[in-house]
Amino acid sequence: MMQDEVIFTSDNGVGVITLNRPERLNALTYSMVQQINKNLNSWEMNDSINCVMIQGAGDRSFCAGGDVVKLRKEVLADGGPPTNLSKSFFYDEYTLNYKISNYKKPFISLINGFTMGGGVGVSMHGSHVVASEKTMFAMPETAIGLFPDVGGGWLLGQLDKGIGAWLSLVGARIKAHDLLKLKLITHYVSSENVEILKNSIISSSPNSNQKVNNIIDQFSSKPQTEDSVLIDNEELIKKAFSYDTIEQIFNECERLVENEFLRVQYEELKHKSPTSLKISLKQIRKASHMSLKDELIMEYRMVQRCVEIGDFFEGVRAMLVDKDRKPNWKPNNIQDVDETRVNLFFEDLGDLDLILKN
Ligand code: QUE
Repeated sequence: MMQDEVIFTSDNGVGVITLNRPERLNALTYSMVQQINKNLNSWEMNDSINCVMIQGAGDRSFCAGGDVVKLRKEVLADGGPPTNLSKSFFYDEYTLNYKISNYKKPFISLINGFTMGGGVGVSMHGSHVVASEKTMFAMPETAIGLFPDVGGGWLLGQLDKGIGAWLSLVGARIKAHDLLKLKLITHYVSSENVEILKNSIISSSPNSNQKVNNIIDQFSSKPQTEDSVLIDNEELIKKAFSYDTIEQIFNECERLVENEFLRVQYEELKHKSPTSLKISLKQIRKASHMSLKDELIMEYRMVQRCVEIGDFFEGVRAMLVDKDRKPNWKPNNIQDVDETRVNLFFEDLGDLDLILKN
């Protein structure tokens, strides 16, 4: 008997979601997205549920993202792209991200491990986001021909322009100290205290954000500064990444290339999908003055184009399936990604647009 990919329990009025594919770093399948949507809807209407918690099984990962390997395999097997699955996977995933952001009860995310891509979308829109020293955050999608989706583009669009572009384009990994500084998390609790925090939430069954804060505050501490990237490099990142075009960012990285940190960032950028770099920068600049709802509708337009005319499946093939790490990006350099091509990713889909209620 196959184990459940996601486990739902309710204990003393606390609904608990456990992402349960530890051997796949708890990557999200379409079935998991559907089940989480269904349970969140029913818990929201159920008066005996006071709050919801989400966690990952195992001690390494909260959630590494969407299971894009499985998605690609199934879409290709079905003669796509596109297919019903390539349309509905992202439709339902972004609907879930939005549901979490305006959930009517406290939504507590325990991101004690890798929290990347799709994992960001099922956690960081919640009312309480608790990280530990094991938390590793990234939006690495430009490496696989995508862009920071799941409302992550909206989160990064609200940050300082330079920091937001750096995280979106490089897919840089940051830890708790920097996440707290950027207000991407609400609390830091060391991993040795996460289990008693969970028990404490379940025994008190808080029904308001303030009550949840009072509990988490009892176990919170200051994150370690050792693995901060921002303490040493924040000004440099802002200098190189605050521009509104990829060409300007590349030029500035080249100009400052004697700096070791920037040299490494620039090397990373040169491996990303050129199309992804350009659409991601346009996305997060637009996102800075959009609502999350409108940004998710924009993301859905973008992701459908990435599947049909972008580098998404080729990126997944090269980085995660064949692992040759030699994607054949089309086009293969930033000069050949013109404004006309970029604009295609932002065109509406007519009847196929994402519709989000309230
Ligand atoms: C960029 C990404 C993802 C990635 C690697 C990237 C991503 C994702 C995974 C992933 C990790 C472990 C798994 C799995 C998928 O890797 O979104 O199935 O077991 O989910 O460079 O965006």
